[in-house]
Amino acid sequence: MTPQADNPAPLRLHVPEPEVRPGGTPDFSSVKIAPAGSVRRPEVDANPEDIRDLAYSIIRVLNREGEAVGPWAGLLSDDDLAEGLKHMMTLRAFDARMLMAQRQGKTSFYMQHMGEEAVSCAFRRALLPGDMNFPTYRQAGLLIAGGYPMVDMMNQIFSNESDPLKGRQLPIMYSSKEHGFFSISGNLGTQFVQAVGWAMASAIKNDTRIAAGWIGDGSTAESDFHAALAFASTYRAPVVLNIVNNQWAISTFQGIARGGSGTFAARGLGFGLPSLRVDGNDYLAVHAVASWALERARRNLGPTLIEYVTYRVGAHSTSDDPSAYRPKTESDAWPLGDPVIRLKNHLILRGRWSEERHKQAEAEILDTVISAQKEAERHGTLHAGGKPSVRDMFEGVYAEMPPHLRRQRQQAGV
Ligand SMILES: Cc1ncc(C[n+]2csc(CCOP(=O)(O)OP(=O)(O)O)c2C)c(N)n1
Ligand SMILES: [Mg+2]
Repeated sequence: MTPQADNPAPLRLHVPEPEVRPGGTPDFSSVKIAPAGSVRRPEVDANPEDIRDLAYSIIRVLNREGEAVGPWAGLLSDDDLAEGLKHMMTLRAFDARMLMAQRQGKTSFYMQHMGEEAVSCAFRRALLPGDMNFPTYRQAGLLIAGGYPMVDMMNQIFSNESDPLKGRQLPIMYSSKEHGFFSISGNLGTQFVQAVGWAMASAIKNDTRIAAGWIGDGSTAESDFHAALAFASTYRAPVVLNIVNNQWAISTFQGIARGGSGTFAARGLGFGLPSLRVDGNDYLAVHAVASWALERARRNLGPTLIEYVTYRVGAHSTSDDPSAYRPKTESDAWPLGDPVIRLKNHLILRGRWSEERHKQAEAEILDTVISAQKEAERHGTLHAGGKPSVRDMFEGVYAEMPPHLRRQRQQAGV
């Protein structure tokens, strides 16, 4: 006989909901933010068991007054920081121009970084030549801060005759081995398994180069995320695993993918990984935590999981309209501020920058972006000018072209 309660309760699921929807008043009071400078900086060879608390706090350097405080401060010179500020401003100007170009029909699609500029720009500063990133579509700062030519990025965005990838990728899915930027895969989550595999191969070859994997908050729900952590943890692969928690995965809020784990960083604890949470809008904090994790990987101390707490100010992509699912003023209420303004204020406080210098830099940067755009447009845009040749489609994929592709190329007459 099957045992049965007299009044069985109907089963139900818990479906997390964001605190506020369109029309409501944005409320981030539930986001717990540690004061700048208050989180300790453990030794790089710390035992992961002893630093589990770092997965639940937020490492911050810049305080509300614009001062750099606490044990994670002091790694970068004022000149380094001024350069970092220019990288973030360049990424922002690049985004604004490319967004406009999409509206003008010069490209089919664009994805911007507004609010998240510090994450990829500051991380790039901590890498060494030869290290390899496995990025998503929201880390173009790795290229901008690494000196990759903007005109090459634009040629790809415009799908023109000088597109370095010859029309074989989506507009913003860049690839540059020389710049440590692995071809972006549209299949989310793959970056984590690939980064761990690449890092393991580097160690197997007794190489010294390390890998960095990138994933968004929403994509951590993919199986690949967990498989990557298992391999990284078991073999102590020389890899830094980055989760960019920008609060949204298109229209799905971060609470869905995070589930009951409290924070995304806490996911790493079950795998025995050192797991750090950092203010993603604080250039200094991002750079300091990235340097800590990269040193750990380089010294064969194993992988680190980092959660960058940030906010996606813009739409997910040019195909998205966030007003359908979140209050329009939500980004203004984001308690960690704007990464560009925060670094600008810090440099002003240190006497290395000023409002006038900032305006001047903005104008210079815009000029540089516009002249790169003019140059790219000379090679064509989506519906005008030169295109990659059809023949290119068949090349650069196989060392030896399989017979069926050779036949197709003959049929196409190229
Ligand atoms: C495996 C897979 N599933 C779904 C998609 C469709 N998709 C593209 S972007 C996106 C949201 C990702 O959000 P998140 O990981 O938080 O990154 P963000 O866009 O916020 O940077 C989804 C679901 C995809 N590209 N790949
Ligand atoms: Mg996201």
